[in-house]
Amino acid sequence: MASSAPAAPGGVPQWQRGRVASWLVTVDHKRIGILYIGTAGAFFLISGLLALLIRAQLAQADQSFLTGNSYNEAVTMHGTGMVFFAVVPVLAGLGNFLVPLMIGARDMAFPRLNALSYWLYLFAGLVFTMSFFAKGGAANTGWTAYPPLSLQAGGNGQDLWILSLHILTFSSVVSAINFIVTIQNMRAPGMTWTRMPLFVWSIYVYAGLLLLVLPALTAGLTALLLERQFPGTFTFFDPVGGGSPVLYQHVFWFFGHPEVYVMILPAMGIVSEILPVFARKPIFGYKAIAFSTIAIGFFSLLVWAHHMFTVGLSTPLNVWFMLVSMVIAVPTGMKIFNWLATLWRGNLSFDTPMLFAVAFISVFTLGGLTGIYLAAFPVDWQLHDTYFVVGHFHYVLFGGAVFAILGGIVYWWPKMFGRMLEERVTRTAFWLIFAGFNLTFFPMHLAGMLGMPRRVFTYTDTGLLQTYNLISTIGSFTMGLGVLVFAWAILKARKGRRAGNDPWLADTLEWYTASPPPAHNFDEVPYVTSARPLYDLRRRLRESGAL
Ligand code: CU1
Repeated sequence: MASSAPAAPGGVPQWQRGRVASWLVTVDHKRIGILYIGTAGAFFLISGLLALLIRAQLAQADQSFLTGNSYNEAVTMHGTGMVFFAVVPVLAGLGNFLVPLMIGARDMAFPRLNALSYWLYLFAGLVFTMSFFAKGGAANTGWTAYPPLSLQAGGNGQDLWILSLHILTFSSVVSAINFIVTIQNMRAPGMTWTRMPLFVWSIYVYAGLLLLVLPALTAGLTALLLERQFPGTFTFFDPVGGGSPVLYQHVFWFFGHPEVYVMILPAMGIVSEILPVFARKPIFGYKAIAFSTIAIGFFSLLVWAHHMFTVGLSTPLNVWFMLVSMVIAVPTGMKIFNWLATLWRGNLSFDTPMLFAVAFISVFTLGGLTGIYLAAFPVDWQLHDTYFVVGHFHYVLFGGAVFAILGGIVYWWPKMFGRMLEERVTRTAFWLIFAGFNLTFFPMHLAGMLGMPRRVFTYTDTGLLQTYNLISTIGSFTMGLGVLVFAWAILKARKGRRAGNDPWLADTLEWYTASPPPAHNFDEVPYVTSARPLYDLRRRLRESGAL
């Protein structure tokens, strides 16, 4: 611990000095967190750009802006880039920066492993990006890479895609272990489990889920790679040689469904931090929210085959996966009601983080509701692999995860860099993204109900299909504009207003120290007596007449 980062610049060895070098060799969780967030931001922009290409191709019926194959590459790289290289890593970055500060620790439990997990992630990202330039083109079989298609299609890009996810898995396992050990062992004196910030709870479950399900992904990908490279010698999935493509789907979704909660639980954690601060109230139902995080994590391990209602599972299995999927709505609903109760009669102020948090609740709830529709297998039989599904999961993952992340970045930016983002600019970004988001993804539900299949690069206009698609495309470019405005706010941040330790009058420990925090985080950590240590501190000062 003591050797994790040099305390004084004078004691830093020559090779660690200098602006770039000090970042390359850093083991400081705050810098690693910022590296994660920056890299994930770059992948968010690249993957977003691919989405705009997809929308440009679909703007009109019978269009040939992209060829079928380049469309497939764009879809695959967009989905994989967003899930694996943007959303999950940005959460790892926020977790890295925030968890030690929120629990009053000096750093993560294993600072060097922490650096390793970042550099592995970056390396995986580079291998993934190389897929674009590979012989035979980028990976083109969707983010799920179902065999037998993924055994036949795609050139070297598909193999690089598999390899990059292998490397990324190492990175994630290492970082998950680090989070779990840190949270279990390094909390400030007095910080019992039920005094931990809810974001820390969500990162704890996030890490636990990753640890449980990533091995399944690794196994599936390894089998896929072997069968691609040595067809005939290995037959796991190819039905021609006696393999089972459905086996791959089981393995993939045993990982893939919990992966959704890996993305959404920390987003819920962010929202649970933001709402009480901007409602000037304690969070309603702290224990219920913490418990429901565990419950959602647990149930998410039992529902994977709701992605497979059309492969011909037996009816008892279909019924089981339908019912358990619906059960997840219960702890999710608990969170939503507790958030609403937190807002109820609060002294609300709609700064940008709050706008994103409130938008999260409304939009995520819509995504959750269509999820209940899709969990009913007779409904899924009608809507499977249509744009209804695409609309549904973007409501959950963009309107859910990404909204919360953007809100969290505005909220914690002053802690990271000591400057406020300009409210007027981030607010403009919010409204563009919010409007663009709904314009893009709401009509997809309608297109899906008209029967438009996903992952098909062109369509013929029947009924309102072209209208819906054109609205989606206009919405997506509006969202793109909003993201640019958000980026503009970040570019301008150096000149922003200086933030004090606690610009939002928040209640959790990260706001106790300076902004940005010193290398050692805290000069001293107060004894924690509740889930709102800073509120307690302010109250004590007020009672003693010092404030
Ligand atoms: Cu799922």
